[in-house]
Amino acid sequence: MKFSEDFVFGAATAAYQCEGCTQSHGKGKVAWDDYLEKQGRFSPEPASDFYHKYPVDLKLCNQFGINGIRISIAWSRIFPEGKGKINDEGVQFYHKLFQECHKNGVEPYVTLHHFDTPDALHKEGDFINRNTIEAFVEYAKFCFEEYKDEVSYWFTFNEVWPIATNQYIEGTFPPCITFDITKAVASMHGMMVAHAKAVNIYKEKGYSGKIGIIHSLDTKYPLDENDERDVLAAKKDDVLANQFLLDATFLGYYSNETLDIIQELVELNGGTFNYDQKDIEEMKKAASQIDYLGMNNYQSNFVRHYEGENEIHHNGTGEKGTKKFKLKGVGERVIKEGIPTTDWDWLIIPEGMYDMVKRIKNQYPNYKAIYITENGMGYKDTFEENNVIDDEPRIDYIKQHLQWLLKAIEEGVNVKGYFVWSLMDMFSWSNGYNKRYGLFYVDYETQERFPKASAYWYKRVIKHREV
Ligand code: BGP
Repeated sequence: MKFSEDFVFGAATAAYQCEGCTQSHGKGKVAWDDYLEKQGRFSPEPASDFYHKYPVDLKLCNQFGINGIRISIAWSRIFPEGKGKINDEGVQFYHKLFQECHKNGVEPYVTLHHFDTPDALHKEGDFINRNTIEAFVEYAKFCFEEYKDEVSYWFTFNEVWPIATNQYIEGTFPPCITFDITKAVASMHGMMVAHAKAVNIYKEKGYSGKIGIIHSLDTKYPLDENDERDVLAAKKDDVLANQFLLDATFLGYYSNETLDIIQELVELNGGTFNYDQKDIEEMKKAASQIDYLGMNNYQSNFVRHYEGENEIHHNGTGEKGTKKFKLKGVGERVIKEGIPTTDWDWLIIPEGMYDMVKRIKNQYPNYKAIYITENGMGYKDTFEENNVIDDEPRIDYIKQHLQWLLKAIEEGVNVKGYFVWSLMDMFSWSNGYNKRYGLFYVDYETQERFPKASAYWYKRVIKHREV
């Protein structure tokens, strides 16, 4: 079987990771600005200079047959303070960018929030604070109206769980709080309410485009499926990272199973999880109106029963074998023998993508469509003679995932597109510039782009619609 002619073969970007110009052209601050400066390991300037280089990147898309691009709008480029005053230069920048997409035959799939809440709102508690929800809705409304002639595919948020866990459990995103499950759950709920309100407004206003949300979904397998304790640990990890958000997205409420586990984890953390019935009404309404789910998937986890204290080490340098993840009350994520990993200890399990999309179809039969909005491999690419960048492991990684995806499509899952993370190299939030993902290599000194072997390979896949 082949991918259908209307299947979208795209590639993804995110504003803060590639644009550069993070504190110029009227853009307001985000928490990352100070955090990265203080950390001193790497800078978001000029990143891949997408703010100026986007015509080059879009031309490359066109030349390589890539007909969809994920772009995010930097909220603080439009509203420097998160709300109120508008920065017209930022507004015009995205007009030019979307027009350039269409000129090149590349459909923009636009995300409103990709890890970059304006600093003024972040400081006040980010999505744990209800004011941020209201500010997000105003920002969303503005974008829907302003870009209605240029954007037909919207996503409210990129990766709700990674935001929550990295901000409040793993501590790798500002404000770098660790092991606070209560805050993580509250922030996820806040984002889901903001998402729901934005979806409902988009539908109320009768715009002709479509709208959804992106979740990062890793399949959780028990390390020993015959050990009930491991099965329970995998279940808890799944509920916290996946099911809580899938329930909110497709049911519009949290099922009893989800709530039992979430309440248990929050209580163990010394907290409580409360929400307003009005939130549920919004969420239910949005669940019945959402057009698609964006699913980011890079890895799966094997989870083992764990009774000890919290211990997490993030491998942000690419030193293989240094990652640790033991979460009290949940379990321990382990590297299973025989399963390949990347240098950053991400387990490569292409079948996990298949298992997750099948699970969505079975557990949430009201889902309408799925786009794989990110998948790809972080790799220390090397630039060889004659501009050759041979990234065979990445090709193999993407190929296997596409094969499993095609099998899911054959079995009736409605997957409408696939976006490689990433279009060109850009920095990785908690890892920096040595973790490259691009189809196109970026020489950060000259900002020149070079197609990697994977770009030529992807071009052939797109042309023949098969892997
Ligand atoms: C997702 C994000 C992207 C991107 C990617 C790779 O979580 O949406 O922004 O960074 O993962 O992850 P990382 O950069 O941590 O390797």
